[in-house]
Amino acid sequence: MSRALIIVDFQNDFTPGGELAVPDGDSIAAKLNELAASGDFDLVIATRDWHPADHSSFKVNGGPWPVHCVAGTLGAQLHPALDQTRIDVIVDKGQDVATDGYSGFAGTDLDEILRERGVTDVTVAGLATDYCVKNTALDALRAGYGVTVDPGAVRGVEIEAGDSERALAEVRSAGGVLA
Ligand code: VGL
Ligand code: ZN
Repeated sequence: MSRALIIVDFQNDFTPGGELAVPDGDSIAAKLNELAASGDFDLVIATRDWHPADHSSFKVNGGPWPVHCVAGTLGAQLHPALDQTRIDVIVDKGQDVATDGYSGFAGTDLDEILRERGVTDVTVAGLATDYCVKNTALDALRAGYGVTVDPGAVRGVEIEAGDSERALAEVRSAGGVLA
C-alpha cells in the first residue's frame, strides 16, 4: 500500500481576506503541515484552483462565484502558512473555461501521477469541504483509491448551514472513511 496526501486548494483566495474566503479557512494550516510532515505519506500533492479570467464559474460570466483564483494572481498562490518544502507535486485544475473544475482529477494528470507512483490510498484535506474536497474525494473513490477525509483538516464554504456535514456524509456513503 502506498498513500498520498492531497491538499486541496489551500490558496489565498479561499482564506480570510481572499475573494472567496472559507470561514476559518486558514485555521487548518498547522494541521495540514503536520499531516504533510508526519511521514505517513509517500507523496504529498497540493492542488490549486487555477482559472482563466473568463471562467464560466464567475458571476461576471454567469456563474455562481466571485472572481477567484485567476491563474498567476496573488489570490491563486498557495497560502503562505503552508510549508511548501513538504509538497512533492502541485496540480493545477479548473483551467477549462467551460467546466467548474471542482475535482482535482478533472482535466488534470492527478490520476496518472498517483498511478505512476503506485499510490493505492489517498487522504484528502484542504478547502472547501463542500466543493473541491468533496468532489476530489468522490472522484478518487470512483477511480478506485481508498479514500480518507480528516474532518479536522478541511473547512467548508457553507452557503447553506450543514453543507460541509452533508458533503462528508456523501463521501462516507460512497465508501470513504472519515478519520
Ligand atoms: C472551490 C468554489 C469555486 C473549492 C473552487 O476549492 O472548493 N469552491 N472554486
Ligand atoms: Zn474555482
